[in-house]
Amino acid sequence: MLVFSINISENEILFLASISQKLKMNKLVLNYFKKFFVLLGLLFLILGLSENLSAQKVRLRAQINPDCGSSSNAKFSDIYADGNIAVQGGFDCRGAFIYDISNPDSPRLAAWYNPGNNQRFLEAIVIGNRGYFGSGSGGGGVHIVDLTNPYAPVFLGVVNSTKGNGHNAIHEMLIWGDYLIENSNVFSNKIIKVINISNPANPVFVRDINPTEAQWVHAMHIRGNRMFTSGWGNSANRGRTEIYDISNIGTQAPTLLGFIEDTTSITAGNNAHSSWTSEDGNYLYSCRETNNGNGDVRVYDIRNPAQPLLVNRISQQDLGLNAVTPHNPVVMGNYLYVAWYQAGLQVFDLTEPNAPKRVGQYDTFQPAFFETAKPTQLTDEPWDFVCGIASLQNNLPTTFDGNWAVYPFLGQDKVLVGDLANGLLILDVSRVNAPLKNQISDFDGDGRTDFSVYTPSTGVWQLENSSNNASNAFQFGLSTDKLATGDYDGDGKSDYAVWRDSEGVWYIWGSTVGFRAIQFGTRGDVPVAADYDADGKTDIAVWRPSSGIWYILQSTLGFRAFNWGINGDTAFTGDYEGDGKADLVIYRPSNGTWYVLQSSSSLPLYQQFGISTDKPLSGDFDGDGKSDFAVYRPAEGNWYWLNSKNNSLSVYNFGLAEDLPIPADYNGDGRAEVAVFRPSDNTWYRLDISNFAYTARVFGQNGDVPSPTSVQP
Ligand SMILES: [Ca+2]
Ligand SMILES: [Ca+2]
Ligand SMILES: [Ca+2]
Ligand SMILES: [Ca+2]
Repeated sequence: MLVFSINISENEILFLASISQKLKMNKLVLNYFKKFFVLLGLLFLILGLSENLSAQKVRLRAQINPDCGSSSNAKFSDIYADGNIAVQGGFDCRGAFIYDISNPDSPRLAAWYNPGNNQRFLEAIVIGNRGYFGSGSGGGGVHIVDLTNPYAPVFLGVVNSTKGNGHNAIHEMLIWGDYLIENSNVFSNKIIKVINISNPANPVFVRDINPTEAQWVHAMHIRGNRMFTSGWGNSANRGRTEIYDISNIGTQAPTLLGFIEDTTSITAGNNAHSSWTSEDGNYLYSCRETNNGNGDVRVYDIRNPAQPLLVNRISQQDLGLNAVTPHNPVVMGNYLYVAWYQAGLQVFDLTEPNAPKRVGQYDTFQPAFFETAKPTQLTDEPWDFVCGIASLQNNLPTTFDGNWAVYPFLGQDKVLVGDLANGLLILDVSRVNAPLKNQISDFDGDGRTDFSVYTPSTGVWQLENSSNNASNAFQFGLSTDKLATGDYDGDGKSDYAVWRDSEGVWYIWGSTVGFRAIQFGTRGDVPVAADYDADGKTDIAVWRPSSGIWYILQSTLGFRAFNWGINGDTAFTGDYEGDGKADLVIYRPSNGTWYVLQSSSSLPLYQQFGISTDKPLSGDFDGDGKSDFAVYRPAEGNWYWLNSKNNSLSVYNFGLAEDLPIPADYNGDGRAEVAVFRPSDNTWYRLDISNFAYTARVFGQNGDVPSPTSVQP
């Protein structure tokens, strides 16, 4: 059990005293600070007045997952797009998929190009009205198809061993001007072929490129006149990523300018999978694909291609990911996008190009953890204790599942990602460096939580917009309803919502879409509405204490159920890895332990923090975009939380036993404030921890319930 010791230094007291003088506090405030001095067990006091928010927010716009009759975990492969057409290769699905994405919020399957002969078109490219589908197996070579009408593709020609002297089985390919540049899907064939396809019906062989790599080239990337070939290596030879000048590829052989070979940590192999340059061509981001947990993204300074320098290495351990390996890197603008298998899309800011900083992620792989066993008897393993899955604290995956490809070139608001099992997803990454939306009772959408109360006896909500102090009253609900505010219609403004336990019905008044009533759940369920699929819309969800099962109606990704927690636990939500998706949070009063099933591929968290009489809290107190473990201890009026940023403990004495803790971001600084609602005097007491500003405000009448409470367990 964590022990909160009293440990406040004289300097800290003096500091607090000087702050309090500056604030010219009234008697009430001074009383608070007096309690502060007497009771405060202050181990660490976090002061961060102007820190940068590293809020991670990638928003799901849509998903389309065509049914091809396969139940494989590897149905789809590469993606590409131009204008309103996206194409996706088929793995076990066979063929290739052509999507109409003219409405990125509602993509449509325009056609499944599947000409038979078991063609597994791993590669799919669309440029203008022309599609190129490269067969990895089935011997079909590259099909060139007219997509003027994407709903009715027209075959124009093929490149294979008899037409253009191409490979029959393709692993990767590029279209560069008039040229098709392709490698082989035969791992012992390292030859790269260049074929002129300006007339699709009559492809003309140009040349073979025979790299110095010993085994096989996995993928090619071109920037300007330079081509980068990712060499796989073998048990006797390191892989080589070669840099070629291909300026005159139509008339002369490419010039080898240099190559990358890891001479330090790798003695053989290397599995260089694919690479992409920064837009200025000065850095190369190279993914190594392995299934032993050692795959990584390596950053090379290639300003002198004859002497590339390894300047950084990003492993999934660095990022806290639980995936087999990174897969494909792509640079667009100032961002590096990496399709990272079970960890989904990882987005990095390249402001410092030699030190990519992760700013967002979207896991396409669902579920992150499979239920492999039914609950059994309680054991000393906390994982078993929660849901009986002995292997939940699992090893790194060793299979290739999840996010395979990313295509960011339609713009940050339309980043396409391809998942092996889940088809095409369209993501909005444009707000990846912007502050997170305030999800707690922000009815006017200005980022600040508003004063808002509900009067159960009349069903009337009263609120005051933080943006202009305008008051609103709205009748919506019955006396027995539980408040369930959230942004269900995704317009950035909180909506009036209640959960009616007696009927199992959600009543929602969306600020944009108006009234909805949805039956979901049953008597005795606990409402746990939150945004589980990160599409910006709060999802209806309940936790059933009798079975420990979460039932979630995701607004874009649909229904999901998961067993997490047991009867007697407290269920609520938070976002502990900061991916914008709600995590399943269980607090067990009997042992003061938190069990968090994170939404992405990160391992589940468990943390002992609190005692049986504590109220667990959901909030981001240090403003890093991640929830912190936090409790309110009513008997002492103490707040305790662990800052996720640096794992330090913060302790504040603020409140009385009767108070309802309502931490939320009232001042818009990106951090939750310490705040309570006192039922006996209808007063909102608040301490802004960034500057110790204190406020007290009467808002509400006797018997009212503050609406921010609805997000607290
Ligand atoms: Ca507001
Ligand atoms: Ca809304
Ligand atoms: Ca949602
Ligand atoms: Ca999350």
